[in-house]
Amino acid sequence: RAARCRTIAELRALAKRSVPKPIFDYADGAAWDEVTARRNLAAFEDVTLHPKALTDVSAVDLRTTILGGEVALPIIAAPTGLTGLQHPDGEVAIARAAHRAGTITTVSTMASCTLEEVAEASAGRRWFQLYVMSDRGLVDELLARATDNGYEALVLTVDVQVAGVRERDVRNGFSVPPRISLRTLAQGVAHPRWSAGFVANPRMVPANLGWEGSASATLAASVNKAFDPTVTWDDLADLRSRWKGPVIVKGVMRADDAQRCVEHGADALVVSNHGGRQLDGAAASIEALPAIADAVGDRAELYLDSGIRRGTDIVKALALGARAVMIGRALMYGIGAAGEAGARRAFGILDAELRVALALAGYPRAADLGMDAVSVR
Ligand code: HOC
Repeated sequence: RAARCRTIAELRALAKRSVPKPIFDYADGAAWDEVTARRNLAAFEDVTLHPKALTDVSAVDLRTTILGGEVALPIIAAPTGLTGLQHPDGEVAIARAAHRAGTITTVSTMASCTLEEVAEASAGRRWFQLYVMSDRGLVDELLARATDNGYEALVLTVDVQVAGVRERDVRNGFSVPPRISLRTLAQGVAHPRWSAGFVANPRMVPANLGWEGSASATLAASVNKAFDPTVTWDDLADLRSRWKGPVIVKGVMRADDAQRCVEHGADALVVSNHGGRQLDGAAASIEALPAIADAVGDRAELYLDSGIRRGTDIVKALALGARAVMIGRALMYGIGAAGEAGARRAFGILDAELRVALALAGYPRAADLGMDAVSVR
């Protein structure tokens, strides 16, 4: 079924039909009025391309290097929480699809699969995304497990100081572990394929945090209980000194913060507003990128997430200074639509669109894109 989807929008539509509404809404939804989520998409329309004429584009090359290692395309799987609710293979399926596409996967602190399961299932490059918990013993344990299981980089997310208010989740009574009610049972009956997967392998809670057996609560309440809202630059300095591999800070939206991250030894930054899922009203990530690229120069690699739905979005992000993009929702839609096959389809769609977009833009090598390729309205 996923093979018939020609665009990420079609994968989204298939996911919407395939999984219960609260599960789809968790992935698709965003904070408050979802203004920033919409802006993440719309702002790409304000970046226009200036195609270069009379260039040989017979061989398009998507390869680039990320933190010193080559990837086949400038797309990285973003960390996504509770992915196993969309499909029980969750992060394992995303890791396999990313490896097959020739790129890196990022496993979230809130992942449905354990760090060990993902490492066993895929030999591809993998990063570990950390939320700093009040229980620092748990943080130490997660870091040790990530190191032991070959996670090469630490991605510290800094935009979930407290839980964003996602009103679709509130209205749907979305909770962790899911509360079984007449309404959810009816949703299950209406989605028999999803239900069969869920019954066979119920991925009810984040798998790495010891939440099994805990009482059902809203995701926001659980996050506000577990995450540490006192995290500051001192914590970044501390993590930098303790993590031996590269450190990536995710959720940077300001040039001054970007500079400070570099001064604290960050190797890379993800320009991100968490897909509009945290502070509604925040600028679009693509709007924040140029000033950050200007401030950071070549002192750190930049990646961008939030709003990537088309190959042309990737061209624009690379031209404005990103070395690669991260995709979250595109993969969640793929997983919801068809598990690993859907995640592969998401990579396949963006790979194919990116090749055509680069050829038409007159840049056969993705890594050659620069500011001259675009203007920002
Ligand atoms: C409500 C806060 O990244 C997501 C994940 C998990 C983050 C914490 C949820 O849902 O955006």
